[in-house]
Amino acid sequence: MAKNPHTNPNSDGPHDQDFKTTEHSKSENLEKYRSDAEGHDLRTNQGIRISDNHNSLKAGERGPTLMEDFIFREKLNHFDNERIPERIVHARGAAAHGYFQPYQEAARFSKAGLFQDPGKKTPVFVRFSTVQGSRGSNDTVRDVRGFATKFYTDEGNWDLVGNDMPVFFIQDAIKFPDFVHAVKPEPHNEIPQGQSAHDTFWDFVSLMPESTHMVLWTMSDRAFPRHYRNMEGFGVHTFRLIDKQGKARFAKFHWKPLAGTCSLIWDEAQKLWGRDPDFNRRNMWDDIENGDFLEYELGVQIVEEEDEHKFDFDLLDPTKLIPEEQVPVIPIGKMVLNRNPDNYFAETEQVAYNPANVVPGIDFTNDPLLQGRLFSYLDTQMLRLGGPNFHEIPINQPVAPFHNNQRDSMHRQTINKGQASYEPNSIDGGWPRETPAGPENGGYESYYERVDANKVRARSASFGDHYSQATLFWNSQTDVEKEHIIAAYTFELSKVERPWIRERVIKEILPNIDLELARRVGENHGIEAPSSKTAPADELGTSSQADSPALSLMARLPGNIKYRKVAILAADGVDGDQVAAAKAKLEAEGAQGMVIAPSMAPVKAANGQTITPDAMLNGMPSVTLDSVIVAGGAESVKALSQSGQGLYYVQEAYKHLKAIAAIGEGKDLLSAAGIPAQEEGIFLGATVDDVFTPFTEAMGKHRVWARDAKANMMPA
Ligand code: HDD
Repeated sequence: MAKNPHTNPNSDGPHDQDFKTTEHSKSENLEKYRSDAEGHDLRTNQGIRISDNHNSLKAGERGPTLMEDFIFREKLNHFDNERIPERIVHARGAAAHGYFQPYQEAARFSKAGLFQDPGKKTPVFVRFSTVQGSRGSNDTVRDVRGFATKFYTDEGNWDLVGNDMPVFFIQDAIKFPDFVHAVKPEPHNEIPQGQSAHDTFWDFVSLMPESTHMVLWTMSDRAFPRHYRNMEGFGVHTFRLIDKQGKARFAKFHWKPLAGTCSLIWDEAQKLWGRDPDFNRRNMWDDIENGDFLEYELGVQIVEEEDEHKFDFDLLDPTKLIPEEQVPVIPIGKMVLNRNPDNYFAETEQVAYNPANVVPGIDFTNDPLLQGRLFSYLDTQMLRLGGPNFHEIPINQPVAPFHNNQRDSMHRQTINKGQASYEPNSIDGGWPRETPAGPENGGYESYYERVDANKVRARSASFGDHYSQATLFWNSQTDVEKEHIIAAYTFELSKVERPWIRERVIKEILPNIDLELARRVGENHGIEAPSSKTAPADELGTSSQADSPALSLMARLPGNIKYRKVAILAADGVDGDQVAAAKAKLEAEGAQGMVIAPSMAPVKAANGQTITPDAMLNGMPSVTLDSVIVAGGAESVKALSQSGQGLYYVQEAYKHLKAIAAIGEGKDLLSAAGIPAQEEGIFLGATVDDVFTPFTEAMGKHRVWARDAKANMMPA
């Protein structure tokens, strides 16, 4: 086809040249849509002032409501249509605004504008999610977490739509509907919610060995992060980065949380379903409100094109990761999440991510899972957000200006001026015009990849290894993590009703990861696992590495107590000085000390002061905090020891491997609760000073791992 004679030689339009985003561009862009009712009259959507919002218009006070009551009809009409379809996966989520700032290193690999200037902050909107459950399901279920980032760059939106696990369940997107049907609540009774512990999931994954690696990740404690700030993120697929010289390199994206990684304990996660179903979203919301922002480093693993085939797996296979020991993660920037949305629906619910949203300098590969995703997201958004104009919804609009000849359809907001809505045209001066490709011009240029192949419906033999990286992951776990994984398979399979599915997992899948894993889970189910691997050699594959320390959650523990929440148990008669000292010392370290009392009534301290509790024992139970300090004061400790809730508080904290400090008489509560005094992770002292340093060191390791086996004895 002939080239458009009106192609813009230098830029994407005369008005677009000087456009530059700042950290605040997206917020400024949203400002014109924000609505604050303070000081305003109540009106209909047509602007009519409403005089009575309590009574519908009737024929007589006790008579029928009249059709002509336009105020009533408008209100009900709007209400009746408030809901939109929830996302088919990742329905439950929480999001925050922030910014991304590149490091010097970033510009080496990609010409993308957001990576060029270390002084530049690009606005982002990040949505975290679970996958299986509906919008109203619990936060702390055993599941993958979505980690989707929209970068509002000078050159348009880039969406990095990743998860908190670096691999996926399937290799080809054509299996995605099968996988999702299998994991979702079962179709006949819509049970279970937010769970993979059911027949259809285990039936499918045990018939699809390629899912083994990812299933193993979901059976690890990664499946219920302590906080979104303690979660890694991964772009999963191998992407391409294109530098200013036009050179392409393969790249895997990583988000590394600066606060370290840590998770909940399974029993704790389950209890949180009832105690605080909003646990993760509440923590993120509260922290941002308190100025304790979430921070992550963006990293890339770079593979030169000539090294594509140097690995013992295929870079295009999304069930494989590149061990960090083979290709280090190079940090290329930092992201800070520092602002909560104003409105959940308008922003978090209506945001539409799409891995196909890329900017010049970022490109795709032939990963068949990625290729399918490039179709699916736009498609689902048509239904969920009601048609092709969802890009005009404020949260989805790029901050960069955009003009094209797309027109009309439902709810079109843009008022396109001019007569020509086609290109080329000579009526409107040829605008909007194409921009030539290349870094100096800015037009998007797809990577110049040669493809010369037969059309086949097939899978590459290089995708045949289904187990070696599962074994690598297993080998990389600490003993405690391995125990948790064994317990997870045991629990999940206990919920599977059909015996042949349980058998298939134990006899045909687990031995190929590790014989001991299979034996232990088998033992718990009364099923004898095979004594040798059962899969064919090509499925077992080979890994050039026996283990990868980076795959253990313990590799990046927080190391300090910043952002941690600590219960300070207190009742009437408590030693008020100890409470004050504990609070102050925790705060100085960036943690939060919360005074937890039997009720919300002010606590009368022994020193005559009154202390306002932050919460009461069953309002903020131990599962919602990271550790416990029992303050001294004979009366207070006696009251707590005589209360089931007081005893349960410390027992549960003990069971969930939390550091526990008891000051003065506080130790009596521990002995009343059956908690050993002389044990790692239990700190007794006459003053807060006596215990504070070892107590916080233990908290920095997140949990008292040495207690793991013993904690099961605690009946809490
Ligand atoms: Fe997906 C949503 C991540 C494979 C189809 N996906 C969705 C979200 C995340 C991911 C984080 C939620 C975004 C948000 O917060 O709104 N998905 C992934 C990752 C995958 C993956 C990391 C594998 C590497 N997804 C995948 C495949 C398909 C989809 C193979 C289909 C071929 N995903 C969708 C979807 C969703 C979605 C149905 C539901 C809601 C939406 O897109 O907007 O299109």
